[in-house]
This record gives sequence, structure tokens and C-alpha cells, in this order.
Amino acid sequence: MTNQTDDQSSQNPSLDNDENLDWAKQAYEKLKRQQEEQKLEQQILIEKTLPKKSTEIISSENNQINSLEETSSFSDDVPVTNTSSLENLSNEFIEEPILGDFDDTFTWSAKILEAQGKKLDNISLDEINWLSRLQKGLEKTRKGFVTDLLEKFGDDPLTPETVDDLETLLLRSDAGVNATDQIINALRTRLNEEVLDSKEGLRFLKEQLCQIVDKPIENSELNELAPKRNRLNIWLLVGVNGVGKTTTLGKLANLALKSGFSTLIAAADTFRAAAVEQVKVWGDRSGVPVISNNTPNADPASIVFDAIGAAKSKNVELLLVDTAGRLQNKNNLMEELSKVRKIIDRLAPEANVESLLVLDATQGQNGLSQAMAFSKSAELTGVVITKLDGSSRGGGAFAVASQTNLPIRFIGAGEGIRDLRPFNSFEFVEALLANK
Ligand SMILES: Nc1nc2c(ncn2[C@@H]2O[C@H](COP(=O)(O)OP(=O)(O)O)[C@@H](O)[C@H]2O)c(=O)[nH]1
Ligand SMILES: [Mg+2]
Repeated sequence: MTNQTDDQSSQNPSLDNDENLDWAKQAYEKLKRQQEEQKLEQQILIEKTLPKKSTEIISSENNQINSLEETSSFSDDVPVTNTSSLENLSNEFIEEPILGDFDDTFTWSAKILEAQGKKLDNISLDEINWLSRLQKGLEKTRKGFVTDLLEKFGDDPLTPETVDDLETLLLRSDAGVNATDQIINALRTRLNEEVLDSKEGLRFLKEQLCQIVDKPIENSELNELAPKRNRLNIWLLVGVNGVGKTTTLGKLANLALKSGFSTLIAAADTFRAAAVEQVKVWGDRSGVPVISNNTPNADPASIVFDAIGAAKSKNVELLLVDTAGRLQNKNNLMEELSKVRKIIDRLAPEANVESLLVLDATQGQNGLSQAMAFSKSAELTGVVITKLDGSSRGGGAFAVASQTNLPIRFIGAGEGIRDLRPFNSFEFVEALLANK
């Protein structure tokens, strides 16, 4: 994945050219063939394994930790080598994607991959499905934003009035005052210098939007967040109740395992008994072991203590820590997070620690105040934005990036195990402004 600030759409005419569907057609044919082959393979596998007892197929936790193939970073290309049980294959949350029709959404997704220089040999159905979901998910934000915008842009050159309208639309999509000002000022300056036709205006807008979300990523000097190989990485998932921390953790566990990282989960949200159970379900789904303590209100720091011990003894590369989003009061919550941080710093000073704030896109700019509240005790290093599949406030991503300087690392658009991806500004902005 790359974060692209340069002019993708004009570098590659295929994004603008509806006639040129060749690549998309070839991609569709390729994926169709691939799916048929996979079906056949699965059929053979089922026939082979059916006479055996299902317990023989269940792989042990140790197996999962020790038998993982090494790959360079998060990738789609490594198949999941272990599934915890055959029953799980029918679980709606981990269902394999199915190739849909060759429709506008497919061709849009294919064009986005093509524009980023993806080769036909390397594309996967997962990627196409993800882009389709992201594009559909951002529909609500788009309806209140782009549809109006495109109508206002029309076919004529941009006018100062159009720019004023754009300002309103950006604010309405929850992009925030800072980001909106930056974009509008850039547009006005450009408009003072030359006449902008609507196409160039839109391209310039996309470029500005990308720059806002890319800036914190560039400042962090880390283009894409992935665990470092052969050492302990500890990722804390923090955020208020219900934003999607546990779900994100489950998806990350799956992504990490698929990419060949030995992974472990610490169930450190002990505030609700159900929270531990929920983490265990995700552990099962993704095939990643979970360190937990079933005692009600067990000390989260002690669970993290145990988990670090287990991680070290098993050479785990990624320890994912689920945390509580609500305690008796906010101070308790922040104290608890500080305590967890201290344990990590003391027990694993060599570890690569990421503290990821999970934000719910449907809450728009509220994410900003949440970021402020968590930034001190959790020493935040990045953001995950969830629920982009149903938000009308997708513009909140720009507010968070421009005002907190925290890089957006992953985005989630659905409740399924595959519905999370590393953040890619080009894909995000194109999905937001897609006119189909
Ligand atoms: N539609 C949608 N729902 C999500 C997403 N992420 C999480 N959820 C749902 O949000 C609810 C709260 O998620 P959970 O992970 O328990 O939040 P937590 O309290 O922060 O751990 C659950 O019903 C999840 O299924 C997402 O990207 N899209
Ligand atoms: Mg939770």
C-alpha cells in the first residue's frame, strides 16, 4: 500500500475513461477462473476430510504460533493456513467473498486498483470486495456531499460561489473547520491564478483531501503500519465504549495471521464479563490464542503482564490488547490505561508499542474530543476509523487527521473479519468522491 498524494487520476487516464473497461474485464475473468478453481479444490478437500472426525482437523494453538510462514508485511496473498474448526467455515463473519456481477461497482473497484499500478496477476477478490464495500459504505456521506457538489460543479468553470457551496458541504460532512479552511483557501488561491474547469477542480479537491490525511502519515515517517518481524510488537486498542475496539482487534488478528505474524490476544477489558467472551469468539474466528482471566473485574494490568510473559516465551510477534471503553468514571479508565502502559514499558521496553485510538465514523467530529481525552494516558500513536459502511459523516477522517496529527492506520467498513484494511488515502478519497 502506498499513500499517494500525486495526481493519480491524470497520470492514469483509465479512472476518467468509462470506455476503457479492458482491464476490469480481464480482472473479472481472472477472478472468475480463480473462484472456480478454488471451488473445485474445496470440493476435493471436503471429500478427502469428510470421513475423518472433525477434531482431527482442529489445529492446536501451538501450531498456529509456530507454523507460520514468513512474509514481508500485511498482505492478502498468504492464505489462512489454520482455521480453528470446520464449523467456523460456515460462520457468516468469516465467509469467503463471492464474485458478484460485472457491474459499475466492480469496474470502479478494478479501476482504483489499476490506477495504483496493480498488476492483474496480483489482484484478489478480497481487495475488489473491500473497495466495493468502502464505496457503497460511503454512499451516505457522498449523498450529502458529492452528489450536490458534482451538480454544483456542473460542466462550467469553477466560480467563487461554487467554492462557497463546497465549504458548506465539507462542513456538513464533518470535515471540520481546520481541514475545510485549508482546502477552501487552496482552492481560492488557485482560482485567483487561473480558470479551473470542473474536472480540474475536482482533481484539485481530491489532491487537497489526500494531502490532509497523508500529512500525519508522512510526519510519522511510517507509510504503513505493520508489525516488525522477529520482535515483539504490542498494539493497544483504546477508545470509548461501542466504537468497535474488539471487532477491530479480531480483524487485525486475522490480518496479522494471514500475513504470517505469530499473534496473541490479551483480553484486558475486564469491566464486563461479556467482553472477555466476545474477545474469545474473535480469537476462535481468527485462530489466534487469547490470554484472559475469568475472574470478574480482574486487574487488566495483570492480564497484560501474563500476556507479555506468554508472548515472550512463545516468540510472539504481535500482541493485540483489548481494553475497556467504560469504567465507573473517566478518571478510572484513564488511570487503568496508564497502568497498562506502565506494565508494558517495564516488562517489554524493547517492544514496538502502538496505541491505536478506535473512532466510530458515525460519530463524526466527536472523535476529536475522544482523541484529546485519550491522548495523554494512552500515548496515542494512530487512529482506526470504523463503521465507514454506514456513516454519513465520513468527512470526520479529515477533521481528525488535521487536528490531532495522528495518522489513520486502518479503516473498517463492516462487521465481518475481512472488513478492515490498512488506510490508503487514494482509495478513501476516490471512494468518497466516486460519482457512481
Ligand atoms: N457496521 C459496522 N459495525 C461495526 C464495525 N465495527 C464494529 N461494529 C459493530 O459495533 C458494535 C460494537 O463493537 P465492539 O467491537 O464491541 O466495540 P467496543 O466496545 O469498542 O469493543 C458491534 O455490534 C460491532 O459489530 C464496522 O466497521 N461496521
Ligand atoms: Mg470491546
